[in-house]
Amino acid sequence: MNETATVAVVPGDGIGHEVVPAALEVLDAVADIEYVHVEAGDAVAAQRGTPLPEETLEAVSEADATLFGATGETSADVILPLRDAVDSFVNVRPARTYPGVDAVQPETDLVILRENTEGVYAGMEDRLTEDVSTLTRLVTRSASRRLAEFACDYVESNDHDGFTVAHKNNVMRVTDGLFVDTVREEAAARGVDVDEAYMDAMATHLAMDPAGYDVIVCPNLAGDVLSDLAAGLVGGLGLLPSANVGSERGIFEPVHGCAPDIAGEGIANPSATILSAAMLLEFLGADDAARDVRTAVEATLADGPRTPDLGGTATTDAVAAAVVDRLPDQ
Ligand code: GGG
Repeated sequence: MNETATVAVVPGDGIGHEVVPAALEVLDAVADIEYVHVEAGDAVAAQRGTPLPEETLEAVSEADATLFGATGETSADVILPLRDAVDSFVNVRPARTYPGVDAVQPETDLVILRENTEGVYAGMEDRLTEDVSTLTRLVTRSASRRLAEFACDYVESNDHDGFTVAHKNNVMRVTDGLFVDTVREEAAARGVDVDEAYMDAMATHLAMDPAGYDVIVCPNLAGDVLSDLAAGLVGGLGLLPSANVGSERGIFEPVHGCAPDIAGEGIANPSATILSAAMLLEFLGADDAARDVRTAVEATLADGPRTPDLGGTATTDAVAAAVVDRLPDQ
């Protein structure tokens, strides 16, 4: 990070207002960043009649990167346009276990590369009559190829053997047919090994033997669902970060939602958002700072304090402070 980066900060709703400030404390300790604080989500929709005010869209479109919390009922009106605004074609969702954290499947260490612009999340829904509603599933060769190119770059630069593409082309013959054919073609052109799995069968195999997977490439909805499943294997949604990557900008957000059931209690696990901030640092080229943050989060997960979702009694702020304490002196 050569010059001061500009980062838009969008806490969103619910626990977004707790985990994002926690992650900012950590970022402040390791990097010189200029922040633009803006609003989005259910609460702002109630106040201002829109969940995504113009200044928020503008700030995210112009910032080098965005730290995003979570939104609730208005998610489709907020995160989908924001992803479009930064041309984010892939959502990177790593899921791994941590020493000291109970996990259903301790061998889990994988990353999901989720198509981020189309599929059934393209927003093409209609209510035709009282009885009938429809949804158009958009799949393009160009978006599938862009995802596959990213996946090939990712496995090459991170020393993975190849990737597994999840799909359902025996049922969605045309759309997932195009998706898988394009991914296969790109991988073949690049000399990258590809396995294939039907996404429903993959869900079973993931639950029973996650060590069988390393890098998973999948359509939009499948990526959303499979990453929540992976979170369940490693100890919960409080642990999964994500990066919405575009060609020049990115939006970094925990995989979890706004958790209205615990919002306001100050007990949300900030780890997923702090780890998302580490991905943001890496995206901005601050690799050493990103590594220091990850190491400090790992030590805090191992030795505590921990929030109630991980069996502890600590507050969000106490966990963030413990992470900051474990950072090397700057
Ligand atoms: N930080 C994650 C979040 O806000 N999740 C709400 C949600 O449903 N997002 C949909 C998506 O990730 O596509």
